Amino acid sequence: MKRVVIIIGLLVSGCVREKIKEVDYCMEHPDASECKIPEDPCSLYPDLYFYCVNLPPEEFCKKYPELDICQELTPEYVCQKHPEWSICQPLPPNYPPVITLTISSRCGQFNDVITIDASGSRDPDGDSITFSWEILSGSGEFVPPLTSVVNFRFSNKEEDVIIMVRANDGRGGESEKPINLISMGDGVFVDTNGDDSNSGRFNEPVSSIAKALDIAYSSGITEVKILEGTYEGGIDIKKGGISIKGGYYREPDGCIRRDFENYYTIITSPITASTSYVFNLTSPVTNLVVFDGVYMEGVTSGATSEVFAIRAVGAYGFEIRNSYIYGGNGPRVRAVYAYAVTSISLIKSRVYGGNSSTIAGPPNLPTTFGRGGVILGNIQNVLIDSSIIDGGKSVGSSTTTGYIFGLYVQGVTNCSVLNSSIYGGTGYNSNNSGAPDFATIGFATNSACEVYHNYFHGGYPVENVLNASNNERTGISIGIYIFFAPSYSSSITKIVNNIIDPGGADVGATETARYGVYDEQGSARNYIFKNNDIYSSLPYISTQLPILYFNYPEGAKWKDISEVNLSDGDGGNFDGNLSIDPIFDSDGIHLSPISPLIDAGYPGSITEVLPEYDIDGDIRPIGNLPDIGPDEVKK
Ligand SMILES: [Ca+2]
Ligand SMILES: [Ca+2]
Ligand SMILES: [Ca+2]
Ligand SMILES: [Ca+2]
Repeated sequence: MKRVVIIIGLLVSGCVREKIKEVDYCMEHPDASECKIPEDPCSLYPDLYFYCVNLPPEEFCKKYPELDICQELTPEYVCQKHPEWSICQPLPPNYPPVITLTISSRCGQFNDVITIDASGSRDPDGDSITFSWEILSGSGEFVPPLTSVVNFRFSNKEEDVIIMVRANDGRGGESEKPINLISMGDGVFVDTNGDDSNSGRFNEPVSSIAKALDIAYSSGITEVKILEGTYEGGIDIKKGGISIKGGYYREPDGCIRRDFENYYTIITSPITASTSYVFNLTSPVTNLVVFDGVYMEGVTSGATSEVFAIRAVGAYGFEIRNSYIYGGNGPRVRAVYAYAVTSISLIKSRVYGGNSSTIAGPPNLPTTFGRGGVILGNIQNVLIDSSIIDGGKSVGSSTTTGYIFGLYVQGVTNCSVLNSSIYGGTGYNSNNSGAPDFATIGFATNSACEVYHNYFHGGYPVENVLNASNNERTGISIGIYIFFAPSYSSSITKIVNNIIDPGGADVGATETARYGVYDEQGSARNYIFKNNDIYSSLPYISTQLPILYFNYPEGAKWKDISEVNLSDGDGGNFDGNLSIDPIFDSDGIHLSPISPLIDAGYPGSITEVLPEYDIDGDIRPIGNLPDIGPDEVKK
């Protein structure tokens, strides 16, 4: 019996082959002396494990898997012991292909085709390579076939494009390489060193905006793209549906990119004896015209008539975004002016009204109204959003009261003024003998507007101004001036979450009047007036500084903010208003982290839908409630 166990053990353990022979012999000659079982076989054959530990082989190896005899059949063990065997030799290494690219151009405009050539790629092992191509981001299309060389056609979008090429050697070796391209979109390009006999393609730009527009009109191209530099305006726009975009620059390899925050396209109006403007839109413009990322500057001298940076009369309208508009210096300056048009938008832009050398009459005179930043009359839709407007300076001399406005709207059907900082400008009497009253007004309106999250400042009406007896300064400043209240039956003016500074000067003059809100006609019931902060850092003059002035009823002339809130009882349309120092940051627009206006706003409702972003594009509200004013403070 023991012998049988030994035999089984010897058969399993290939390492004791010699002993198997011996046992075979003993099976034949069991009586031979050398075949006698020793008293203790384990002392003679200590590696006869199965016998000596008295376990069947399977059980034994479960228990002692680390022992040589149990490992002998695994490839790792075999190769450790027999590295010279061919089966144990390592496979020769396979290296992935190495991609080499040649690109005919890393940029293109609409319909341009470039060639990307990967045929110079090699596999270190000499394997043959197959290529695959993918547009990882951006638009455009490959022009088949897609082999080691591919043609790519640019779309009409202005964007970065990333293409990925992958090379596969069919043996598991693969490499990939991204290719960054610039899609310059559709457009007629304008460069200061271009030539008006050129095509207007990006590598053949024209030199004048007027020529670029002519090419666009005749070819159906909808964008004019202007590189940094200074260009001549005085341009009559002849068609709508066009975007005029600035802030482009050329890189050393000739490709054109855009960064309107660091590269300026300046367009000036020419010196002319007649009406001067940078751009003029009239009735042939039946679709929207967009100005994006440009600096418009009205004429600085020479004009003897009216001066505008941009003017639209009887046209469909325009949208200005990411732009700076300076009205110029002239007899009657309005930076942005529109009358009898369908749609006007001013978004993320700055406007300075310029310096008017004559003063203007009272506001409700459509053909001559107003000096200042943005002057709009008889318009279907107006949107002012996330912009900074300063009415500029009036430097005339007259005995007539002169009006300067940051923003003036009259006869507007749909009107939104959001997230903006609007300053009434400065009154300045150039000869100081006629003693005019200047009225500087942040926002003047006769229209039912949604006025949410702005900062209105009444301006500074009294620079270099004396009164009739040449002994004291004079003037009126108003944050919001409502010169005809919206009618009871139609829409409601909603003034919510604004900071309103009456403006004015600390001159102690009895003739100086400052108003947060002044309603010429007086109809307090037509307003929703909530959570505004009406505050002046100037001393309170008891006889001259109503917070709100409604001409009718007499009782609606409130000097104290609690009177405003209680005028219609607890709750109601007049509620939550404050009079407290906003504590601005150093830029005078953003709130400091300790401002009491943080989370002090009205949350809005179904009928008062507040903008869900602030002047910086931050989401609103941050925290429990909106902050009052244009800025929502990041926590
Ligand atoms: Ca290979
Ligand atoms: Ca109330
Ligand atoms: Ca907040
Ligand atoms: Ca903010």
